[in-house]
Amino acid sequence: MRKTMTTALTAVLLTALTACGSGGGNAADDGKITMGFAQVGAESGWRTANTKSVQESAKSAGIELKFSDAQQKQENQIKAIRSYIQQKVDVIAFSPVVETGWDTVLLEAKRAKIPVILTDRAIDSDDTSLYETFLGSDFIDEGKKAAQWLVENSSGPTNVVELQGTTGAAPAIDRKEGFEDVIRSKPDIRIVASQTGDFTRSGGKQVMEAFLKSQPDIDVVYAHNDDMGLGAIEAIKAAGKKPGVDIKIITVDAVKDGMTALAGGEINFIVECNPLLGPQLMDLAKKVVDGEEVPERVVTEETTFTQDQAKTALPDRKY
Ligand code: GZL
Repeated sequence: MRKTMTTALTAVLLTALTACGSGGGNAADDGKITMGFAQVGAESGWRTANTKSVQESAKSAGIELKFSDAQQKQENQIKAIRSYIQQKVDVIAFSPVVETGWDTVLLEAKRAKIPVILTDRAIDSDDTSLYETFLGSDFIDEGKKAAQWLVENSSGPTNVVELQGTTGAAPAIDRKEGFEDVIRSKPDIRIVASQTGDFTRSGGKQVMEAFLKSQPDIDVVYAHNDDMGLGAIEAIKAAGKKPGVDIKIITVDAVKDGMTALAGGEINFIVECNPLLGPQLMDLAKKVVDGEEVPERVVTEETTFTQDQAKTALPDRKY
């Protein structure tokens, strides 16, 4: 009798452990890893490509994906993370829309023993135990590359207007910082106006219309992403000026629409920001759920494009 009881108890315990998975979450019934992904929104071509990469990579990695679109609102991302905790997923991944305000909800995930992966954007927190790793670009370096091109391709007094990304977002803060670090070496280059266009085409157009009214002499637009740069092109044309010629344009991302405008001479230089983070994210998720060591920081590979380079690269671009 005692032997049978022990065997039954062991079986129950083993089942319970398997069901919980190693991350303290609840793997899907068939033992697959379940990932809760809280996306920023669908604000730009970059975001669309990033979402596609995450969804397709989850499928090929055999990871069950729970996906939410926060429409660029932090409270929606926090709600989504809380729901993933309640659903006991095995791992949570998200791109924080802004850098601050995450400690409380990430502490809840930590207490629930659900590992968190930051992808695309970083958070500004002293407690680095709140996440396992940050996979994404070096945005300061992107800003530096943008400014380096301008330093090498401008002469004499050069007035720059800046279309900033979402206020408080890591790419907006860092792309500004990197750009300013480099132009400091060339006092002739001045940022005469700077305002957020929230990473959207409409935002870039509206802010550029205002700049064209308030700034008598604009030589260059530095847009933190292609979409705002494309919006600025519409405003520049409506003002009867030639984008890429009368007013030079530098952007970041290198999505298809941006690269097409670059190849067509309406943008002058693009710094690439790679959105295809899905495969690396799924690889990191599997390692994290299995309790394997992962690097604290994984920086994505990316390059820059001139107008001629865009013409060559366009046919093979995946996004
Ligand atoms: C950068 C990403 C930014 C893109 C924008 O990694 O967070 O957000 O540059 C997107 O296009 O909206």
